[in-house]
Amino acid sequence: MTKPIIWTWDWVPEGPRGFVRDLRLRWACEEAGLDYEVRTIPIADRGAGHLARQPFGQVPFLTDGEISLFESGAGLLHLARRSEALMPRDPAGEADVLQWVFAALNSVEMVSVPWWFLGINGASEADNGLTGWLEQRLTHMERVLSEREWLAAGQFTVADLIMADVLRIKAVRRFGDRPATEAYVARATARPAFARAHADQMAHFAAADAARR
Ligand SMILES: N[C@@H](CCC(=O)N[C@@H](CS)C(=O)NCC(=O)O)C(=O)O
Repeated sequence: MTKPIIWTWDWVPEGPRGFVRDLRLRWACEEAGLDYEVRTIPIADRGAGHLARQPFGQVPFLTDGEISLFESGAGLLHLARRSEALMPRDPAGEADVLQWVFAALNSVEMVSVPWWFLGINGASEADNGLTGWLEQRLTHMERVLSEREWLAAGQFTVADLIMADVLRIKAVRRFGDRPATEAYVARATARPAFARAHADQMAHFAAADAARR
């Protein structure tokens, strides 16, 4: 079996550490007990080789033998085929996981990232034209999460991994009272596989600081 290689930046400033999306792929490998490697590309020099593998000049991307794929969600689904710890094999369970992975990306993150971006560029919650839309999405998630422990197929899956990664950004959950969502994020991020992935990413960028000195 080939060993997945997760590609991320060689260095990032303090702010995004712990949130760079290579963490999603690290977390999945840790959950599945997959042997994997992390390699880097220079953040300051996004050359043609990088664009050939990630057309938007971003990270992460994943290589696995002959396969190279970008988009963290695609990488997660690729890894999920390797382990039932990430996605069950039965068609109904798999379909359930697929729909919730897309919901995390295309119904929640699709609103939360632009909302957050307007916020860091100076819009207050009241001024941010996306606040109502985000609140609506979070309210629906709160209802869903108050009825179940994990989103799909009656077990923790990559759908939870990505939904929890989207929701764990504190600013996104800052307004409103959503106890089920809070408990869900706490439950997902208390998993030892998340802790290892997070610690490894932090150590990776700390080592890059040391190398730059
Ligand atoms: N939709 C992409 C988003 C990737 C993304 O936003 N990557 C960030 C790091 S987490 C990045 O490379 N930012 C630098 C940039 O956009 O120039 C995915 O999920 O893989």
